[in-house]
Amino acid sequence: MIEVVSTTPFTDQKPGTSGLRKKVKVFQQPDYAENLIQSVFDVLEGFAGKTLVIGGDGRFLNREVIQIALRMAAANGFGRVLVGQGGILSTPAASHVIRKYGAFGGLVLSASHNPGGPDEDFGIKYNIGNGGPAPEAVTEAIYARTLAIDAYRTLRAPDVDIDTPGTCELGGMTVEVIDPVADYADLMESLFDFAAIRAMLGAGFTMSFDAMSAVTGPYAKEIFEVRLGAPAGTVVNGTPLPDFGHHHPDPNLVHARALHERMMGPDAPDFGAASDGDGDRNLIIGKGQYVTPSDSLAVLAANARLAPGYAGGLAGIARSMPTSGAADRVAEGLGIPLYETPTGWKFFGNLLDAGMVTICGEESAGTGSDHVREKDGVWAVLLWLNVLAARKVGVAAIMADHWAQFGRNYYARHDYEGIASERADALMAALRASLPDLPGRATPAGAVSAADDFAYTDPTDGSVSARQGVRVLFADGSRAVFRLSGTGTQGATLRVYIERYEPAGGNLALDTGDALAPLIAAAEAVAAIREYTGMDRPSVIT
Ligand code: VG1
Ligand code: CO
Repeated sequence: MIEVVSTTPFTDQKPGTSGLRKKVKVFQQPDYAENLIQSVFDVLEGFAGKTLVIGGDGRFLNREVIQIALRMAAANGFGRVLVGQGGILSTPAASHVIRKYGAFGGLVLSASHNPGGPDEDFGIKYNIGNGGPAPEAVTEAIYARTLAIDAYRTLRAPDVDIDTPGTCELGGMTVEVIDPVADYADLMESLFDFAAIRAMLGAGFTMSFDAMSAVTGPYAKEIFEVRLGAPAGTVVNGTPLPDFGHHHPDPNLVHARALHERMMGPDAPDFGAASDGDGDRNLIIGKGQYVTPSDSLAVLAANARLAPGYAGGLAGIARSMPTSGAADRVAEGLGIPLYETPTGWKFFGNLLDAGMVTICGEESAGTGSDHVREKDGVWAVLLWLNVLAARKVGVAAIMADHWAQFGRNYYARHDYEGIASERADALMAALRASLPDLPGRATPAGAVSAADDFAYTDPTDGSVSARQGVRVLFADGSRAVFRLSGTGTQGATLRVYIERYEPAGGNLALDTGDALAPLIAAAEAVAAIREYTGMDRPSVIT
């Protein structure tokens, strides 16, 4: 029986870089999740009788919100819901399921790399029929609706069994509980040379994959250990836990430190990788060789043709603005276009749909291609393995080779976390106000040559996204970029992205910290980070 429940708006349901993320306690307020889900349904048109995909990364509150969403989907007139068994779907797997089954869209329940548990974070994101995150026009309409909502539709019905594969009925809607891994693993097998990777693993190549007790565990076990024959134990932390074992499921050098230490040690396997809470990020470390995500994008683009799924070459490459220009050199070398977009995967969707790009990436450990409309951690690992199997050399040799050919973009991101929002806003406001005076200003890295606030015009539909990050540029192509995070749930995080390009034939083996020291000082000089934040060093460097 359908119930129309009256409600009042919450004023804080503005989606950020990737959906709405809040503390679990916020989501546990009566009507909070309901208001958001109804607002999503209210701005969509024409879904009556159609299919919705629902799945999440298994974090605390996942199962409860799935039951809410199932009842509301039925009461709002969806014809069918595909839900991952146990409520599990990694973000890239959800994207694939939406595409494969021609669904109208999907609800992806995740706060991605943010920690999980009763006192940590939860999130909800809506993906459209192409499998990708809703574009800005849709997320803005959802937000506007949350401010005006006065009722939501639900059912009075018991919970659905989401742990047993099969089909059942809920208020006239069909609920299909699907294997969360099989479709995705099949897709991977269609893109990569599994026989070559299996042969490499059989010939003594060793790897370690840290699933960080997050959603990728079941995918990684099926693909690496079952289908590719890597020994049991290759996947570590392979069981998804509601609180990720108290860890922060962010595959960077801080939170995946154990893997990094192992990879730098004497008994390192040949290849190490990790993924994040919802499976869309990847960390790549070779034996004794860390690969920055920006470099990984460039190397994968340069070598993609070695994988069967990309043997025809790439149409183009896209990267988010703060991502290093390493991929630009590869695009230039391949004679294909390079697009620079704002931060967040939602900006790649139109370019992928239009066939203008094949591979996309972000400095935040996100890489992906036109196989889905999300970034994809396991995909990136498999493409690396395919390249290693084809080239028969190690990660360090591939990097040395790449830099010798294209030059090296020394790169680091400095995050200042937990800043009071007013202070972070004041820093950005002052920086924006200083833009006209910055060109010509002397800094420890030389004179500023140009400075702006990045704005993006989508080449497919002309939509404009302004104020996407302040860029301070230097004559030699070095730069510092400043923006505030749009995924946090507490205070503000300032991200400072620092990059220096060293051409082929130059100093390609510097320590990154040394290479970037003058630029780091220049970033401090132009933005007065210490003064505004009271912090004399970043909380995280990646
Ligand atoms: C961060 C990253 C961005 C990424 C986003 C979602 O956003 O910088 O590149 O797309 O997270 O990734 P922000 O606004 O905090 O800088 V995930 O894996 O958290 O969905
Ligand atoms: Co993620």
